[in-house]
Amino acid sequence: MDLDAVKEHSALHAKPSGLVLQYGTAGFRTKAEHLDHVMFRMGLLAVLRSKQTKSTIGIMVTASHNPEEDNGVKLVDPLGEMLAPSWEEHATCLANAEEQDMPRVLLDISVKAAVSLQQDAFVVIGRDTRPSSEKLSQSVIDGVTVLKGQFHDYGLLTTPQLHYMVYCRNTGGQYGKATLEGYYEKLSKAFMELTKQASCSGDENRSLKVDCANGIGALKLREMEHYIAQGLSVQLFNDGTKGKLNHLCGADFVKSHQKPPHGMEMKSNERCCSFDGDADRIVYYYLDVDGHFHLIDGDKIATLISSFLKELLLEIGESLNIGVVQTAYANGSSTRYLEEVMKVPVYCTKTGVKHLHHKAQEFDIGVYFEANGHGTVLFSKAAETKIKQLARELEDKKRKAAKMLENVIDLINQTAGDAVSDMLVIEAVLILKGLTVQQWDALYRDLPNRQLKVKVADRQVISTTDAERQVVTPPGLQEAINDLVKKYKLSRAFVRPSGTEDIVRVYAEADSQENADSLAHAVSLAVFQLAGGVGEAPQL
Ligand code: G16
Repeated sequence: MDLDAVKEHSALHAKPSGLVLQYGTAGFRTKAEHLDHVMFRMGLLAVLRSKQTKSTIGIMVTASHNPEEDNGVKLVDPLGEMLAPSWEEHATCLANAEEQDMPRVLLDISVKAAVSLQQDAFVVIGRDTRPSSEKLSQSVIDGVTVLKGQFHDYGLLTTPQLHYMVYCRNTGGQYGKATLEGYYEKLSKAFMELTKQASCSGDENRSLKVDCANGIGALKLREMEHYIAQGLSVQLFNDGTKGKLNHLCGADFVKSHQKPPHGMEMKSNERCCSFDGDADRIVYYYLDVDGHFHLIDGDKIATLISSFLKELLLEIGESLNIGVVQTAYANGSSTRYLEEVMKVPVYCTKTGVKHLHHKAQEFDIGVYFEANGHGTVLFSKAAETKIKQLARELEDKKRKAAKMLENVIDLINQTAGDAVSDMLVIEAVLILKGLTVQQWDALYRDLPNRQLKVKVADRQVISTTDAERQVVTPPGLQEAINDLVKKYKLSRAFVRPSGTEDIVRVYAEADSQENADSLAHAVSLAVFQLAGGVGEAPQL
């Protein structure tokens, strides 16, 4: 490792002294102007990780749902999954090392992680459409090249597309071709095969309105449009031609404000959906005939998909085990429905798809979705092999069910939550089950809920346990939440520091919207008072 070259190039990407950042829920995220050194250093780290795993590693430059001024970076591990936790620690150490210490820290990591420095390294890079992303991805490339890593810059990609590319490359093309065309062909072929199985073709001109959050999803869906045109016509809104990224639109806006995005023309009973800024999340919604807005979030997506998979398994007579993984944000009604009506085991993990993904790997078929619409389905290798074998051996209806499962395996992006792939799975399931968006929505009724943000001086003063459902510090906060929750029926509330924004998140649900709002507000005030709130106290 040429540490002199590292030192020399690092000076061109100097770290602002005193700046401390952490590899959070989805990598590093902050204002774009503070990230140049982090990008360079993540380029270095990706080379080490690639040498250590003898595999291609991915780097995505994006801040996903955050405002346009922010940016971020995350590393993608060999199987297309999130970076291993021990390497998150290395990433944090490297990003925070003061300029003069950085080469030593880099060397320490390579010793600690037993990196064989002679090994070749290959890194693939993708970026979203933020104005800052192109320059920042150039800094990543500087980091990779100074350590003599090879790289391929895919340029503009959705985050899940980059995860897909990494996995394809590391499986020698078995998972698919590591090109955009390969991705579009794989998904569209599975979608068309799957929907061909519908007993009645249903709505000939099936169409869907998609709010693309003024982000990369619009570009990529446009590229894909003609591959799926025979099965689905998509009408794009907030396609980036005028509005600002994630501003008053996108999945995060729709989910947290529980209202339609700006810039979308909705007629009653039309199926609509929103992607987030890097197209790894999706939520659905519609207006009823009285003009009321109905949100169909990640919990209902998980319910729809898992019930479909369960029915297919029943049809083929296989007892593969299905588990659903959620977080504390999952609506209480969804958990109850899954456990009590569908009889599917449900597990709760900390926020962050990396945690859900990990848990979902324990099942033959693991369905995981965060309420915010971030999720996917994982099939174990054994389950995949079994399903493929049954699709060849079984006959008639059973064979058809096994074939459909096989198509779902190809249609779902198993490396990460993927708005495009999830959208196609959902559309296919609706067609195959002959369900309207209203019927899907009516599976169960969400408990009224509210999410708020509180600004505090240092959000790390809040620590939690029990999959973030209980506060440990600061003292007195959990007791205050318990006392408030007791005042409302069917209520629940929790708080946790965000891992992507400099705020504390508050969640509350109760028997009525008024009560959920009032409880969320009261809990926000408790956070403000006991955890060092800054600025104006939260208003109702
Ligand atoms: C990221 C993570 C999600 C997480 C979300 C919010 O989403 O990938 O798993 O739910 O941040 O996290 P937090 O509450 O810690 O800020 P995205 O879509 O921004 O990548």
